[in-house]
Amino acid sequence: MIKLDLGGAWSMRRIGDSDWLDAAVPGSVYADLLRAGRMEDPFYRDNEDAALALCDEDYEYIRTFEAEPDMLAADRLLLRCEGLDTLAELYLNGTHVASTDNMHRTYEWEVRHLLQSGSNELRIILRSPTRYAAVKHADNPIWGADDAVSGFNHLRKGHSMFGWDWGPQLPDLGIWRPISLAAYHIGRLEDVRVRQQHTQGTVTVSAEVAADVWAEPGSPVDAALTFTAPDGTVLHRESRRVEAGHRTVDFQWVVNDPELWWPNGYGKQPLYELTVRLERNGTLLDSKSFTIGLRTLRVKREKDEWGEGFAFEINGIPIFIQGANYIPEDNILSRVKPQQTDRLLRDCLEANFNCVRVWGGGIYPSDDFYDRCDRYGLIVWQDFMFACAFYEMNDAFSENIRQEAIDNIKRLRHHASLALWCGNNEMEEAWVSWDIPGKTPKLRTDYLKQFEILLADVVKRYDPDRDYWPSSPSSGGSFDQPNDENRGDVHYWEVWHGQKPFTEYRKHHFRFCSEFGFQSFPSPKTVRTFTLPEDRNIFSYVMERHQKNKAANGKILYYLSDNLKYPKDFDSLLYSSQMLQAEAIKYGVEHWRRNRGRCMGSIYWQLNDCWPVASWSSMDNFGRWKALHYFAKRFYAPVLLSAKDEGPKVELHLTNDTLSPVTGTVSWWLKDRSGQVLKESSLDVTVPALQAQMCTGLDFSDDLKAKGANRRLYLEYALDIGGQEISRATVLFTKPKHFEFEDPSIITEIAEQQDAFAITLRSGSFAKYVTLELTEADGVFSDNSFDLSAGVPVTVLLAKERLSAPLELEELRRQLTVQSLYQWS
Ligand code: BMA
Repeated sequence: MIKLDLGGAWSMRRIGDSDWLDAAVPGSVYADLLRAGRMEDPFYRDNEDAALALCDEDYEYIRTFEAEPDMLAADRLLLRCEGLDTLAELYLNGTHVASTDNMHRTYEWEVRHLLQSGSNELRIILRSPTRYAAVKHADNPIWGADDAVSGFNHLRKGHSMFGWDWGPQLPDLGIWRPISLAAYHIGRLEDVRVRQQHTQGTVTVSAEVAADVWAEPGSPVDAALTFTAPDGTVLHRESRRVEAGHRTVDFQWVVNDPELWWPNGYGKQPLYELTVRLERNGTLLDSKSFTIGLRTLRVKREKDEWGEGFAFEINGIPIFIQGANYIPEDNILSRVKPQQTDRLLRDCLEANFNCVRVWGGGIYPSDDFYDRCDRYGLIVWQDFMFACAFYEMNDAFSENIRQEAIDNIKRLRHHASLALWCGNNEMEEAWVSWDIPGKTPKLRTDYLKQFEILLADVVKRYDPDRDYWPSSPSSGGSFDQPNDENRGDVHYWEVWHGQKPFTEYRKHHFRFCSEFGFQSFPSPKTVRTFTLPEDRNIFSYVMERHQKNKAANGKILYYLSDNLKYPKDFDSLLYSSQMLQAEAIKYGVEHWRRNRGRCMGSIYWQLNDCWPVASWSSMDNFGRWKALHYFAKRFYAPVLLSAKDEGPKVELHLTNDTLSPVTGTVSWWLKDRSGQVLKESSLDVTVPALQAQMCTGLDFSDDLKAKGANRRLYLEYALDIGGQEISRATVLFTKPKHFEFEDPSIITEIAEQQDAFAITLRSGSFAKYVTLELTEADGVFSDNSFDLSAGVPVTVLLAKERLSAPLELEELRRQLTVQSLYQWS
């Protein structure tokens, strides 16, 4: 196979304009217009409006390329488009090749007859997605999420590109993924399906190789397979004849003493390599390679005393899933570079995630995303790209989404990290309990056809070893109480959307919570990137343009009034919102982890942002960690000591999500603000592998009797394993707003080490949410937004490689700020 990459320099223009602009492919209209200085930054202030208007236009992309003689001599020549966003018309040398309407598909067309020697011209017209949506919507106004441009659900384009309750309405268009010409002689590998069967001590691996051979008789073609161990040793090599025609050749071999693939926290991620070469007389015709992780991974659903469990079982071991929901990383999709995604996924690892859910309102990520998840041990819950909308199942739509599912299943099914295909986001729940217009019997039947028949069948046929789950949340389908707390997965939004207090989480024992969340503002540094000084008030026009959930600012202020003092200024309000968010999610997660076994998963909403905005994310669009991400690092720690408090009564629990028993010392101190210890104790505890257990129950009723004592005393608790402090945290006996904090006068000392700066903090009085920040550079600290007791110094590391730019010690001193709750009011 000879491949000609057609990416690179193209020209583009708005249809109707006379001048051509330089374009980059893969890319997009916004990316090209920005580079040419023809549009303003769409994320700045309210530039979104002008940028949205640009999507009402049609655009044209053009490039020429030389056809080399070996291309012209090929028997088959395919134009391969891995992502056309979305309404594209393709012309090669003036002849119409095809028109497309699905950005999620990979298209291939035979163009041998259109190629000419010498110069060739490829022209792609991209039609306006917003005009299309408007026309379709006027004709057939089926319901879709209110924050998006109406009619978005008529088009197979990432829904949230049209706006969401955290996303701008910027439905950019473009040739967003690679485009190439592939020339074949004699034959072609069409597909390879790898399966694995595990028994004690061995894995039987099979590969079903589909090839198309159009060779003349007498020219034998072989499929040659090589399977290599993680250390590079060849474990299996086999060659088999492929007869002419569309053929499937089956290979099967046994791997003894397999090195199993594990999610983060449970073991290593060894990856085997499989290569299939299609050859004739030793000459390579085509090849495909895959990295394979050997593991079993299923969702175990068994009836039990509470209902029906929902637990991911890997290599026979049920694990507690911990992670967050992933949304597209930028509204201008092609701007996202592999390094950015890598950073994001490594930030997940650093916060002790073992899972990400790819939410159904965005896009199917690139191969690179899953390669990294394989390497890092991040299990992927994969939604099909349908969310919060009705879809009408006519023949064309059914065929379109069937092909979309097949394309993506074939592309991704070999990944060890891929755990589950899920039909959609929240549509079963919407049918059962949302008050939305236009619920007709026809659309209800269409829902079942789409998600419980069509997509279920495609998964069964193309990826039979992987689970299919009809919707998130669901109890298994058929509109049977999809959000049932005792079966399947749950989206729980009573805290936040329902404005219930954080304590409400503890009333529920979900089997698996795949969405729950709480909003916050991004950091002041991020807000400054899209505002002018006069915008810096959360109710200003510009700030409200960067808050897409209409009721959210009110909610943040409501929870603020319940928990914290009124902030003294704008920046303090931003920080305070992040502490509320972090505290809320911690409340839920620690409760579910204390109930490990009954509950087996926590995937909070949401991991990341696609532009600078107030949202539920734990990292903003610059990758800056909000307090929640630091909290996640602590509440997702493999061994967690957590407190269940109720007034003066506190239980301490240890959750052990490792594969070995844990023995440690749990200590606690009842302290006053100045650090004086009124009471203390410690106990040795052993918790078996994969279990949670209560260590001790404490009652401080007598100690808190004196008037105001609950506003001055607090409990500190810590876990020590093998002489090393694993965690330290506090419980207040009143809301933080009523605690009588004193000026902590934190003293900071910085020592430079070879690879890091060690920042030691000492407080004169109990300080809550101690937050380190750099004024200009960005940095990720080993810990942040934690509580600091008087007389208990804490050393935080700032690894040099986690700095956005190298800093000298003196410069770091100048840029480092240390604040806490006391300073924010
Ligand atoms: C869930 C998600 C998203 C939404 C989020 C916050 O419903 O599935 O659709 O952005 O809540 O409201």
